[in-house]
Amino acid sequence: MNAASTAPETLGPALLDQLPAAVRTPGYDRTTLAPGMAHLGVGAFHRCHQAEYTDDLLARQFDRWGIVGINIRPPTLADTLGRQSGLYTRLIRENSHIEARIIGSIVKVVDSQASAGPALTVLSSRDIELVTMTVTEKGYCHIPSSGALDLGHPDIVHDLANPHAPRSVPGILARALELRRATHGRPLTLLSCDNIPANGVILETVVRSFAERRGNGLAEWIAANAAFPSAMVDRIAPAVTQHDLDSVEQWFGYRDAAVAVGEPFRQWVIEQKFAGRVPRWDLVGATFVDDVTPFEHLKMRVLNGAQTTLATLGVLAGLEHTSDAIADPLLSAFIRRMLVEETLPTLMPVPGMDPSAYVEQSLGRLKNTAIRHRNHQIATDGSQKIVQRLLNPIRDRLRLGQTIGLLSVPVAGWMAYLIQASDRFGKRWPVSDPYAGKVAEIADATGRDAPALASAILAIDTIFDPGLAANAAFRAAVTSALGELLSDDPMAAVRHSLEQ
Ligand code: CS2
Repeated sequence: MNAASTAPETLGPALLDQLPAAVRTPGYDRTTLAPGMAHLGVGAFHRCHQAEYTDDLLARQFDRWGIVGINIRPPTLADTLGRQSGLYTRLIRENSHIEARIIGSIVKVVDSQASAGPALTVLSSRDIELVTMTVTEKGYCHIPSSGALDLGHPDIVHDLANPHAPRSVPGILARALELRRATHGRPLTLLSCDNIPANGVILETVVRSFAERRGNGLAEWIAANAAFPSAMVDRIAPAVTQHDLDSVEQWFGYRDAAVAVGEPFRQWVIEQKFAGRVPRWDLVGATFVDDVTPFEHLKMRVLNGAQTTLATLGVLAGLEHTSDAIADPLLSAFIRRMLVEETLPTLMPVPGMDPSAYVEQSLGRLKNTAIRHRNHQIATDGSQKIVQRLLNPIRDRLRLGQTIGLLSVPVAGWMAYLIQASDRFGKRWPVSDPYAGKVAEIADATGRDAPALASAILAIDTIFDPGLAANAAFRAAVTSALGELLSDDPMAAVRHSLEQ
C-alpha cells in the first residue's frame, strides 16, 4: 500500500496483491470472468451466501458465472460495491475468531431504484441464464397465509396498469421474461433465495399470475421456458454496521464500504429443476435435491423460529441482540423447551440430517457473541415470517391434538411487539412491518383489553387462516400470553408457559 499517504486506500483490483496475508484473495483470474447470472437484492446475506459459494466454485471450476448485482430498492450500490469493482471483504466471525476473505464473484453492479429500466436490460440479456434473488419476504407481493399474488398490493395494481414500467418484483420479472421472449427467446432459471416456504412455488405463482393477467400467451411461454426451483438458504449475516467497516480498516489497513459479516455455518439446498445451465454449486458444499420441503421446515421452524421468538421476547425483556436474549436464563430455558417439546415433533425426516442435533447446533449458533444481530432487525416484517416459523408448526400440532402452549407465546410476542409501537401504547419503539399500521389501528381502537386485541388481530385472515384463528386452544393460549406480555412483568408469560 502507499506508505506516503495518510488515508488508507479503498479496496479495489489494484489493491488485491498488496493486502495483508491474513486476508485471502480470489483464487482465480477475475479479469477474465464474464457475467452469466444476475442477483436481485445485493444485501449482507447475498454477499455472505450465494456470492461466496460462487466464489468457491470459480476457484474450483472456472466458468462464465460472474454475478451482476442489481438493487431495485435502497441502498444504492454504485458508491460502495461499484467503486470497488464488485470486490468486498467477507468476514466470518465466531466469538473471538475472525476470518477475512475478499470475494470476487460480483463482476458488476446495477442500480435500478429510480426505474426498472437498468434491471430489465440485465435480466433480459441473452448472457444471463439464471437470476437468483433475496428480495425479502414482502418482495413477492404474496398473501402470506395462502401464497397467492396479492392483487390489491399497490405495486401490483400499479404494474398491471403500467406493465412496461414495473416496480414490483413480480412485475419486473414478468416484463423481463416478456422481453426475453420478444428478443432471443432463451430460457431462464429464477432461483429464490428468500426465507419463505416453497419459495420457488411462491415465485412461480406470483410471476405467472401476473403474466396471466397480462395475457398474450406470456404465462404459457413462461411455463415452457422458465424454471422456479425452491431453495433453502442459511447463514446468519446481520446488517453491517459502521463498526464493522471501521474494524476492517483497523485490522487490515484498507477501507471497504461493502464489508459483509457472517457466522461460520452455511447451508444451501436447491431443488434440481433448472431451465438450462446453472453453476455447479454442489461441488462446493451446496446440495441439489428433488424436494427441499423437509430441509425448509427444519430450518424455518428451528433456527428461524428460535430467532423470531428470541427477537420479540428479547425486545420485550429489554435485550438488544439475539446473543443477549439467549444468554438470559429464562429465555434460554424457554427456547430449548419450545424447540425440543413442540417444534421438533412436527418435523418430517430430513435426508442426511439429524433434527435433534440440528436443534443443539442452532442453539449454539445463536450464542455467537461476535454476531451482533439486533432483535429489532429480526422482528422486522414479522407478519411475513410468523406463518412459516410459528403458525405452521402450531397448525400441525393442533391437527394431531398436541399442546401448543409454548409456541403460542412468541405469536403473542409478535402481537405485543407491534401493539406497543402504536400511539395508544406510547410508541415504545419504531417498527417496520407491512401490518404495523393495521395492528396500530386495532390497538388505538381497542386499548389494553388483551382478549379484544387478540381477537381483532387473529381476524387478519391474510396472516391467520380462519381455521387456525377459530381454534379455541390457540385463541386461549395467545390471549393469556398477550395479557401478560403487555403487563409490567412481560416475562411472566414465559415463566408461566414453562410451568404448564
Ligand atoms: C433472520 C434471518 O432477520 C431474519 O428474519 O431470522 O435473516 C436469518 O438470520 C437467516 O434466515 C439465517 O439463515
